[in-house]
Amino acid sequence: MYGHTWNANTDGDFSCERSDIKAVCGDFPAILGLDLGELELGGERNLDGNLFTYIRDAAVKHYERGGLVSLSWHPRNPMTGGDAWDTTPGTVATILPGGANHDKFMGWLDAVADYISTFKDAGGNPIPLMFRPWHEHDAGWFWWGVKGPSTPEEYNALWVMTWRYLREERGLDNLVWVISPNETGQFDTWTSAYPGDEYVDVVGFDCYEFIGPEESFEVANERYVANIRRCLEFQTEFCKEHSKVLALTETGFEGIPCPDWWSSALLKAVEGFPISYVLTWRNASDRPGHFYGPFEGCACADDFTENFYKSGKTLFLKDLK
Ligand code: BMA
Repeated sequence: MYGHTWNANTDGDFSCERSDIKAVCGDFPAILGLDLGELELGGERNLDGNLFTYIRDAAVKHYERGGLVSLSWHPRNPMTGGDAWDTTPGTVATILPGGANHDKFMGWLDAVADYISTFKDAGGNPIPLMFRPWHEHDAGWFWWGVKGPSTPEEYNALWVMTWRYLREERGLDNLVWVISPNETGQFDTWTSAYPGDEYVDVVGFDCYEFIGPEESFEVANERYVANIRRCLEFQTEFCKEHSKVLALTETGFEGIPCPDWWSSALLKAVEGFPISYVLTWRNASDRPGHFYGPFEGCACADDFTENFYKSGKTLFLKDLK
């Protein structure tokens, strides 16, 4: 839909043939991550300026090529009208049954269900979608977070209410439900803010690399690798016990300043774990420093292709047309 220096929403080329990843290594990524944020407001575009009609077209095209589609949702705060990052305490309580904003929020879920119901292949069949709402809930930055804005009990009730409405009321059986706390490593919070096996299919977590002002890439990479491996060890066991599929649901190093990040950080971090997929975050066309994937001419392109794409340990999506 868009990449580091181009955006179909503004240049009008809706062919879905362009991809920063494909331009670098020759294949599309296997996972396409999309976000429903602001669908609930009823406008034409999501919070990042992507047309909802185009989001759907891109999802269907990607699925028809053989890829997997992941949908996250950064909805506005239903109590204050602020954005997803408005952590005013008590928000979740107001949208649960009996709460002041319950009806309003159910209208938002209705909008999501109406929209998702239109994601169909050429034969008119609903396409499978990995649905990953209420993510990074153990961190402090979203209104559905369980540290301050809500509690684990409220979080679980929100998840189950969302699941029941979409699955049972609206009959959406093409959603694969993905839960992804953040890499806080507070595993007791991960297990208490977990709605139950019946409502979850894939279990993962989100984890990013950060670097201090005086730090070397070596030190930052080492911390990132250790963090991911510690969390993957926990989630691997959790998935075994609960019969769930494991994934690294979001990761990256903003601006990828380390030229061999793909081989010296990401590959090392995930090697040996039975993960089903890794999703790196977006290459924003309107924020030059906000990218997480390689693009033609970027400093990490060679490492990505030679040591990650060609490592024999990764799978991408061939364009078979
Ligand atoms: C965040 C950033 C934001 C974006 C949001 C939803 O992590 O990339 O710029 O609005 O994801 O895509």
